[in-house]
Amino acid sequence: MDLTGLSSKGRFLMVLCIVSYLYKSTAAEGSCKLKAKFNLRGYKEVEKKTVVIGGMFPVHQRLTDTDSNTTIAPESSDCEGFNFRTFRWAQTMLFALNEINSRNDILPDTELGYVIYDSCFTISKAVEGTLTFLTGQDEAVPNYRCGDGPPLSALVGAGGSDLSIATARILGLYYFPQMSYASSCSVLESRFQYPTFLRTIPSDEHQSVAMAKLVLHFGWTWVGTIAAEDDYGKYGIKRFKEVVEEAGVCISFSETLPKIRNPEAIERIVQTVLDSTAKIIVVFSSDVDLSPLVGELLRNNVTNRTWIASEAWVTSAAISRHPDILPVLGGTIGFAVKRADIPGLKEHLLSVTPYNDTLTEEFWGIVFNCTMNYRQVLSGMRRCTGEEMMEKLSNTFTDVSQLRITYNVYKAVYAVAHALHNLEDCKPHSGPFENNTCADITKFEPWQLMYYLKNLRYTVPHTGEEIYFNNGDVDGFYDILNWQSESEGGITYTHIGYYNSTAPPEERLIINNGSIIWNNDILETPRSV
Ligand code: TCR
Repeated sequence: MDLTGLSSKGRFLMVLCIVSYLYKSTAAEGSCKLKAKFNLRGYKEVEKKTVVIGGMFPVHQRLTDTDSNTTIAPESSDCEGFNFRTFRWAQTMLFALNEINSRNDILPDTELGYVIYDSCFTISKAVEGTLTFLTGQDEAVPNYRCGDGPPLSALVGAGGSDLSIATARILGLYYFPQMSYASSCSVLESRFQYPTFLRTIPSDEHQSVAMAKLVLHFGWTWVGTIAAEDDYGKYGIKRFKEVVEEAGVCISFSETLPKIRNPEAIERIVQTVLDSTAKIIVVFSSDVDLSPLVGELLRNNVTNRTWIASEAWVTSAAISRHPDILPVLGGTIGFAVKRADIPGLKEHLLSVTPYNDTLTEEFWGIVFNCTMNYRQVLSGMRRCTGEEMMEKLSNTFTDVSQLRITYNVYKAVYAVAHALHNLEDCKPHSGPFENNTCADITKFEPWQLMYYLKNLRYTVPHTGEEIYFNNGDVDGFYDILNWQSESEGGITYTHIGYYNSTAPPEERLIINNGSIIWNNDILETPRSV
């Protein structure tokens, strides 16, 4: 199957399948049944059962502007703004699947396939991808799923909470499981609204409370807030405010970061920050939405503030690797989800080639400043040789020092695989379903897999972390990081404490005050006004 030849419509609505990735063959022959002709355990030509896992990642940052012209038939929009961090997440799903497929102890007789969609940080794309996934009606994968194709298991995704809220509504209708790695919004806790939603990231209920406790811990009484204009920002900051206001803290300003480019709004926010006497500013936003504000803060040289970061930007290279960031954001304190080292991931990331699929092709063009597209070569762009040196690269994609959401992706894929394993491993006549029956891995129903996900308990490889879902959610655990200066003028994320939602109330927030370096390299705790 030639993924590089997709129409522009199918291009970003990326559909990949592991069968083409690992065994570039059968789908192109036009047969409905997917047969794995090769397996990583070395038994060649052994036919295996295949189960497909869906993935959704916000690899591009936005839709390309299209004119709202109604004289021609509308087309699904293209996306732009390739994001190296989220592309690493997508590659981590492939890495985890390869790892699982090569193991003999998880799903020994079943091969995991995949379809991955780019949600482009946009609700419409996420919904479009979900419908394509469920119906299999994508022109980009002809003959892939014809009625009796391999069963679909779960969707790993979709990225931000606003996207997952939309996809979870659709999937919930069919009782189809969704395993999210980044959607932390507290509204997704509701099993009444989102019956089949589970996640490997803690609910922001914990983070908002933890942030509030942090403010109280330092005795601050006056804070400003800035939130992204999405469910993540709005609900995160709302809960934070409730808790601090209850304790008598005053909110000196509350600003909202625009979702679409709006330089005037950004300038107004900077003015508010400058005019306010509040020196502590809490920001609940993703790095993508926060970036324009950071640019403007740098331009205005806004120093002497202490910024409190939510998980989505605390270890973002897009923000912390800005040149001259230190005077403005040095001293930032924020919350981060668990970090892990994933052996082999770096090698996997370095092994991508421009020939894998359209996303790796685009990635290659961006990092090596070349193109694989014949037409662009004719118009003067440098042609990629495919021999460019990946090993020499050091960028956000290959940086494995802060695997946090990446680790959540890894855990999410393993969760689905373990649930499938348990489903397959069911002993006849002692199954959990009616009359003690089992589900059949070759044609199970989504609700049957849901049963196994709900009751899952598994240990993550390499880290030994034990995972189970409590009504779809995991415990609230965060590292607390402080942005300190590094010798070369950059930023290091220094670990200064943690928050553990399962500890007794007075032991939940642990901070080592002495290890903090505040804005301007000051050692004593700043006052809030
Ligand atoms: N929850 C956010 C999205 C998000 C994110 C990130 C996006 C989180 N962490 C890191 C980009 C990078 C946490 C949400 O919308 O729920």
